[in-house]
Order: sequence, then structure tokens, then C-alpha cells
Amino acid sequence: MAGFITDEAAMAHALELALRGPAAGPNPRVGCVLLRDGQVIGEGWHRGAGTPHAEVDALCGVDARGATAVVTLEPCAHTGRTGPCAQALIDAGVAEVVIAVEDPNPVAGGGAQLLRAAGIEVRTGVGAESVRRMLEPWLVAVGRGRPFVTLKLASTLDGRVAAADGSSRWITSAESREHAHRLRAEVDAILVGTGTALIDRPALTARLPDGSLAEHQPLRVVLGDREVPGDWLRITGHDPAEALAQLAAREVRHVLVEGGPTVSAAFLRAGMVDRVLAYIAPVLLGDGRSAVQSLGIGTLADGIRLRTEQVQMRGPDVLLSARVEEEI
Ligand code: AOF
Ligand code: ZN
Repeated sequence: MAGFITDEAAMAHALELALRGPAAGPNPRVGCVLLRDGQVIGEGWHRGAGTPHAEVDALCGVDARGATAVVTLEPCAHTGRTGPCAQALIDAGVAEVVIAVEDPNPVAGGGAQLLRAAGIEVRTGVGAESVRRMLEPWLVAVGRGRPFVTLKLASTLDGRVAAADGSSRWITSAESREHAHRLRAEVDAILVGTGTALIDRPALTARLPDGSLAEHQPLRVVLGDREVPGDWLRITGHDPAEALAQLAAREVRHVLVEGGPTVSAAFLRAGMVDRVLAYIAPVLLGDGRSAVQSLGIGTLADGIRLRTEQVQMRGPDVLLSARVEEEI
């Protein structure tokens, strides 16, 4: 970057740095840029739990006295797997800290206050919207103490996941399936019901377009009482809240629920879906199993209405991303 760099431009760069970190894992992706007189004197990002935080990575080997630290997430105030970043910035003699979003983690938060108490000028909310978009599953999960749930549906235009004779391969296009694989590499866990595990025998691995395995493989979880062969984390019973509590205990932040219709309905009925990703193929069947089993809804006014976030095309299919708003 040449010329004088504004805090806003530095934050956009910090976001790019953050994106170099892993999307999955217990820790958030964080980027940090150190500026002096509008010039970059250091930069860093977090590479995952157990490795240095973004601020410490940026400070490494840099004389940051009087500098401005531009960070996508409020510097932590705690000693966890690593030390407190707010203290590291104070010790380095930084004069100003610019933050996009607050850390909702009750254990780690409070860094801004610590910095201010040390006489450092702190600006918050800079570039917050794009940072929040990147970090949303993590922010929601940590703020609420349970994983963020994305429900994946893949159906015909009339919402079927199998034809009358049970045939179901393949409803969506290769492009849709490739996209779904990429998504798996970004979540911590994938969850299906025993029915899907037994009937479809899905590998539930994250594969690259060439068929090879992605570097990060999510935890494979099966919910239900029947025995299922294979390498799964078994969670017995049918209670989404119980399943999410068990996953939260394993520091799972983002879980992808991949069916089938019974499990999808259970999560929706329990109000435990945050986002729906629907791959919709331009195919009509009229009959056959629908993507979501009964929700016990008798009248239109009671329907679960979602807020559309994004619509994309994947080959011939439409990928609809929609949020389930929390009832407050
Ligand atoms: C920062 N900078 O780069 C990250 C932060 O177990 P630890 O020590 O890695 O701490 C994890 C928590 O610290 C995590 O849940 C989040 O609240 C914060 N992450 N904070 O100042 C960073 N990754
Ligand atoms: Zn930190």
C-alpha cells in the first residue's frame, strides 16, 4: 500500500489478513495492521487456536512506540492459550487502537477498557459491517454459548429430496455439490440423523474439486439412537439442544446440519437454526419426500419466515442463503 493509509483502508487490509486464517476452529479469524504516520510498519493475523494472536504476530520484531494498531477484533484481555493482547499493545507503547468489532467472549473481552485505562486512544466500529459478516457464526456462537447452526437443504423446486420410488441421486448439480463440499471445509462439525447416515451412507468429508480431501475435515456427528457403522461422534436421543450443548463443550462454533428431513424439522422446531442454505434444482417431482418433515404448523401466519441474505447460481441450481431471525 502506497501513500497515506487511512484507518478505514488499514481495516480493510486487516480484514484481508484475517481471511488468511482458518475459517474453522474454536478461535476467530483476526487481522492486525500497525500504522505510523499513515504507513504500515507491521501486520499480522491469527492462524488458529494455540498460535499467537494477530496483535502479537504483528508486533513481532516491530518498534511500535507511538503507532496505531488497527485490529478487526477487540484485543483480548485474558490469558488463555496465549497472553493478553491488550497488555501486549500497552507494553509495546502503542498510542492508538482502532477496532472493528467487540469481542463477545465473556472470558476474553474487556480489552478496550484496559487500553483506555492505560491512556491509549481507542476507536471502535471502524469497518464493523464487513468484519461482522466474516465473523458472524463465531460472534453468534460465542455470544450465545452454543454453536451457530447452518441448515443445508438440497431439493427440487417443489421442495422434494427424493422421488416416489425413493431415488434421490442426484437432485442438485455437480456445481452445487462442489460448493457444499467447500462449505464443509469451513465448519467445525457436520451433523446428520441416523436415518440419513444409514440410508445415504454419506461420506460427509470435505473434498476439493479434484476429489482429494480438503486439509480441514469437520467433526462428523450423527444424532439418534440406532447404531451407525463408521467414524462418527454419536449423540443419542433426538434433542437438538442436547446435541448443541455437547458440541459447544467441544468448542464447536459452527455446525452444518445436513439432514435428513426428520433432523432438519427437529432443529427448526426447536428454534435452533440460524441460517438456511438451500440448493434448489429446477426439477419438479410433485410427489416424494419433502426436505423438511412436519413442523406442526397449521396456518400460514405461523410459518417460519426467513430473511433472504443472498441468492447465487450454482450451475443450473439456485443457492438461497437466508437467516432465521431470533425472536426477542
Ligand atoms: C485477540 N486476537 O488474534 C484472537 C483473539 O485461547 P486463546 O488464548 O487463543 O484465546 C482465544 C480467545 O481470544 C477467543 O475466544 C477470542 O475471544 C479471542 N481471540 N483475540 O485479541 C486474536 N484470535
Ligand atoms: Zn489476544
